[in-house]
Amino acid sequence: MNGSIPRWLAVLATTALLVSACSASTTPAWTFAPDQAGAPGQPAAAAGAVGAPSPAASEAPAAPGQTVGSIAIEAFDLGFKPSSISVDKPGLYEVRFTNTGSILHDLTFADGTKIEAKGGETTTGQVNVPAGGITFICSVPGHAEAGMKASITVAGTAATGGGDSHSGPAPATDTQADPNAPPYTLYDATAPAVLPGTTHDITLTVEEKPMTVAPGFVVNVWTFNGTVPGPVIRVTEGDTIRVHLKNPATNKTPHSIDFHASQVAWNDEMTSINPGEEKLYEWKADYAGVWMYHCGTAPALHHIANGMYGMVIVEPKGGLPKVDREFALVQSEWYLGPQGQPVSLQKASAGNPAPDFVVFNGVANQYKDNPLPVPTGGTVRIFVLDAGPSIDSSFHIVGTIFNTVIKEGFQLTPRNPGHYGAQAVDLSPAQGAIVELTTPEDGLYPIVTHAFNFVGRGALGLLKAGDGDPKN
Ligand SMILES: [Cu+2]
Repeated sequence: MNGSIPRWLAVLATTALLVSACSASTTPAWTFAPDQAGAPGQPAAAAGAVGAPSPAASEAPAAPGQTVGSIAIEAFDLGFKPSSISVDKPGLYEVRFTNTGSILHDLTFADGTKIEAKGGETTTGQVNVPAGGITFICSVPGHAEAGMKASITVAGTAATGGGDSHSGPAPATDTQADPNAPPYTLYDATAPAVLPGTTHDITLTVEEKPMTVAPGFVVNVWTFNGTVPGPVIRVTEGDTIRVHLKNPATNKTPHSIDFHASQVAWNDEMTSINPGEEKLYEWKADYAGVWMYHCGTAPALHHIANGMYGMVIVEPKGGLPKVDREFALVQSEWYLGPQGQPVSLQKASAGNPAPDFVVFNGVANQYKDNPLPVPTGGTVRIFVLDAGPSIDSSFHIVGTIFNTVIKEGFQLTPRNPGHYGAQAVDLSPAQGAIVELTTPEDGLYPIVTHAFNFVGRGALGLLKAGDGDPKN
């Protein structure tokens, strides 16, 4: 047997959860059916086996009854550690399952094998790992969708089947996760230092290239200098910025750039250039703030949705007060087209847009997987921009209060007469803000948009204060 999860089932389950009126769903349980190759469209025939309490029902023909190794898996609320496991060879494995969470979790493998543990318990069982690897979830309703999905791969092969624990819920899309997609590249959220001097020559080269925007999902993005978002440009009020925009001949599309921090004629600096051309866009930073830049070539919606945006920080003369950590976070949406293609303009154009992913700095959940370290009790400044193209942000960091908000020219400062604070900053597309906060104790502080339907679609990160553990 192979461990492949029928993709139709994973997609169907997700779709049915997200769209409760989905009439196509005849599947009785949101767990992976035992593998039955070529059986899409049938209800999970052996659903009873999926729910069977027996922990060790392996039928491995290669090595009946004899284990070839052991695997340790930890469940917490709500995820698995590690989220991907590699073993040297296929065969029957002893599984030691530790639940360090507070509620019941299980390991439900794609072949129906199920191992349960209550909160704080450790149990054992066995699972047959086929040559193609095997995926598993927690079958407690809602847990897989919350991130309790993972896989065991056999060295030298890719995991089969739907997604992993990094991506949260699979997108409500007809685009399916590609198990062979390359891993994403972490975008450094550290805000860069202000550029020295008063005149800055900056080259922005448009690169059209594939990018993994969430585990298993590749978009042929259009970028400034190869990243989504493009580079953060940080200058001081009064500086002159000379941007040399280059569109290499190897590209297929005209592009342009529009700096919201500039005051220039649209039909002068912002005109499009063809592949093989370049132009100079010179502007002066007249006003301080957090500003958007983006490609404005028609249809601008497509060029922004496909990755052509970035942040400009203009500091006031004299600079900002020193803080312990500074980050730059750009919220944006992905509307997936077919794998490896540019995003779907049709989906992005919908009057009531439903993005597949909403992300910080281009990649779904990347700072959930790689928390941003901050010193406990220290001061943290975040430059935040909503690049859209179409969805608002209600930027919030769980467990903190913003004592400073500078949003679109309006300021809340720590010494205001009423001692007011802020819990969330509302940013429409193309709006930016500076927020400041402190993390009072060691622990994790989730970064979200408080439009919570999008948190499960990738708009989730973590600040990690100290060692991240409030108990020691
Ligand atoms: Cu463009």
